[in-house]
Amino acid sequence: MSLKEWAIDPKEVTVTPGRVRFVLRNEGRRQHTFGIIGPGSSKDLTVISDNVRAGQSLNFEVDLPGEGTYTTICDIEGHRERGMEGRLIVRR
Ligand SMILES: [Cu+2]
Repeated sequence: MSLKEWAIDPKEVTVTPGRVRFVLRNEGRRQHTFGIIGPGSSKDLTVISDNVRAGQSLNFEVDLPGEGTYTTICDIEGHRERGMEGRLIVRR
């Protein structure tokens, strides 16, 4: 996943349920995070990566047991509103 001002790329990702490893790459100039919340409007799952510094990469592993559509965000103040938001679809 590429993180930068102001996007999470790709904006939409589909994975199968279970343990998923994301490789986060900060291709921007500020610190960013990668978070997953959902599914849907619930916040049953809320996981946020550590901060990723500009030019750095981070492996981020998450258990995604349930199918559904989750929201991906950068949780640094103001970043989501500026466009750092996407969708994660979990299905078999
Ligand atoms: Cu950010």
